[in-house]
Amino acid sequence: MTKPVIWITRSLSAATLNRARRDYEVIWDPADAPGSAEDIIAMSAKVDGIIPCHSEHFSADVVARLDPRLRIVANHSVGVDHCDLPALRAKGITVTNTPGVLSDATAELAMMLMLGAARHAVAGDRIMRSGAWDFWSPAFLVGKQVTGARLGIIGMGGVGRAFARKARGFDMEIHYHNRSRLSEADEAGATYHENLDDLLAVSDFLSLHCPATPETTGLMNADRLAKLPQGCVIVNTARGNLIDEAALLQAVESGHVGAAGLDCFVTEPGGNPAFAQHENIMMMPHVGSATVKTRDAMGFKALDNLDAFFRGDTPPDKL
Ligand code: 8YV
Repeated sequence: MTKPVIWITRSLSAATLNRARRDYEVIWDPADAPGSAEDIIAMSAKVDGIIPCHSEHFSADVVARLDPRLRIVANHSVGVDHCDLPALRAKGITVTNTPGVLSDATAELAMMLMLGAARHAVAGDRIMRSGAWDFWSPAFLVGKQVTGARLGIIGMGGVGRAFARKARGFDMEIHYHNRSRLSEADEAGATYHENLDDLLAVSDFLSLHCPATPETTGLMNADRLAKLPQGCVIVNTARGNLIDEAALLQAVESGHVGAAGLDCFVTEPGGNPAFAQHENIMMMPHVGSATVKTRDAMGFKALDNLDAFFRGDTPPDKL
């Protein structure tokens, strides 16, 4: 029996590539460059399935030009804002993602960014590394304590809930806003705010964990940032376009926002060079899910979805 042909667009984990090669005829380029619109369109005539990352954009224009041979897009990501889902569905192409398996890794990075932003990790590291540590005072690098503070979480899906679990270990008081209220068991004592503005008002720390959709684009704009308590620390490991970056910059410069920890930016790769002027903005290059364990789990989940599809079953993570 001939194996289905799949295109793996980026350098997935070795275990993922090995399993994929065992079960499929795999097209993969170790150059690891993001697939352009033209690459995606050309490849769609040669493959039955694609495992893309968020770096490959299936816009309506691209989808309109896809070859009918392509039948499944099995994303290696939980976020699918790089895919025009209605356009793909209209074309009869199955789309899947990788929920759940990256929640802990992303929540760990959010915790690192929250603590690092709150405790001047960027300035401290720079001072030590540059040999500039020639002074100490009780007034030196005084930060904001998380223990006992109020944490606001926007988006209580898998990552938001994993972050809340970890934050409870720091004795934080958890508040959240979500499209719908969680069950009592999932809330685990967290306070639900149906109205986002009510959540913002009590968020000494704020972490974003909602998907990027037309409704959430620019969610944290100047008006909403103004509703946060003075000195709030903002963390974003979800998607860059949830925050109006110019408004955040202004809020950091005025001191209204005390610090920020960012893994996601409007422009990726690249980020926002204006943020680099501020050591109270700690930044990482979109690596929330980048642990060995999670990369394997994401790759295997994408392959589980492909396997189900080519067996004739409904993939477990069909969107
Ligand atoms: C990934 C992500 O790094 O899953 C997502 O939505 O943004 C990240 O976990 C990326 O998409 C890898 O494919």
